[in-house]
Amino acid sequence: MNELNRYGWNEMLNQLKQESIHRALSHGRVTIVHRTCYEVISGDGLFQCELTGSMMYGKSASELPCVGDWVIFQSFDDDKGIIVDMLPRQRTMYRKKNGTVSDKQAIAAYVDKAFIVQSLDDNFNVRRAERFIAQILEEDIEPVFVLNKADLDFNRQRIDEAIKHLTRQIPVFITSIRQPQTILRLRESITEGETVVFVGSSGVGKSSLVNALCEKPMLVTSNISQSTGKGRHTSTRREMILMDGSGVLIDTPGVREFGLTIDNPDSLAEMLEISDYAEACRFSDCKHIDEPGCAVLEAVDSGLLDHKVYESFLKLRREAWHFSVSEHEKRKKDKSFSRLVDEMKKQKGSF
Ligand SMILES: Nc1nc2c(ncn2[C@@H]2O[C@H](COP(=O)(O)OP(=O)(O)OP(=O)(O)O)[C@@H](O)[C@H]2O)c(=O)[nH]1
Ligand SMILES: [Mg+2]
Ligand SMILES: [Zn+2]
Repeated sequence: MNELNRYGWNEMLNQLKQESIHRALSHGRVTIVHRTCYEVISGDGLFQCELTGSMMYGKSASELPCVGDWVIFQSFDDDKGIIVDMLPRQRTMYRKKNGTVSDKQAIAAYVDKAFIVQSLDDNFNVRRAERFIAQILEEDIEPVFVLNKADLDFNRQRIDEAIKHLTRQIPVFITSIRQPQTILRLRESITEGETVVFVGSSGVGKSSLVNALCEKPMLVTSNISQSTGKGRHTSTRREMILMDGSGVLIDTPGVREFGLTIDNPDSLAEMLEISDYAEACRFSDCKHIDEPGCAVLEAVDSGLLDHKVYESFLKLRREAWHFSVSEHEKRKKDKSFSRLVDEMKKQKGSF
């Protein structure tokens, strides 16, 4: 098999490349992004690339290539290149930048599955998992919940109870890097050419899992075995690794906060099983807050729907709406600004 196919290159991507005016040049996939340097794996090996000026200034920060993106580049000196174009993004994982209202950051592109990793200690938090899932579903990426450090003492019954609504919707794996059969099961869930991104708090064992899946130390891991989510972050960059035999793994640094950048909470309602009940609401545009004949509220009252899951839904939906309004306003502002620039250019021209 061609090396690049193992990284996910396929006929569909080749078709997309043919639409670029730069289709005669080389293509490859971004494996690591340094400040201004992009490591790109291609059929001819690894290239250290930079962006052309028009790529750099013609795009907003979240549109610049990120790990996983497929790019077209002009090579020189055997292992250097200039990125001149990128294929249209698909299945990209975004997050809202810390402290901003609507600025988003691209974490990884062309992702098939996202492993949401938590450890079976204080880090375990099903509400946080739902937040990740909401974001991931919106991008057509398949969410997978990985509960790591199963060798630690934990209350299996309490965990099963807390995640039972998720278990019905998405795959859940209980793993430990000290229990090889759990790693084997996780590996079997990844198929050739598939791209998996690992997300979750610092210290939960994302890099350790990548190493265990590859059966060799590819990434640096912490030597403190507790996941505090507060301490020093061990991984400092997003990095793509080819797993022997199959699969492309993208490790990411731990994130404490994961702001939503979605504007449509429909898939969230489905995942949290709200939509199952909503079908029976009296009003088709029911918001399930205080409307008469709301079947969702009835399900909460009767205990059919866990009130914590319902509250989590309301909270995430509010956040999604908030993001969508801010995005809309930002776009409006950007538009009126570019109109102003156009006006000024015209006026200048008339002098
Ligand atoms: N007991 C136990 N410890 C584990 C397991 N997996 C990872 N660890 C330990 O947890 C600590 C943190 O692991 P890392 O892999 O560095 O965590 P990370 O999620 O990559 O953290 P950041 O890079 O900071 O985001 C290390 O000391 C690992 O040895 C596990 O299954 N069981
Ligand atoms: Mg790490
Ligand atoms: Zn309702």
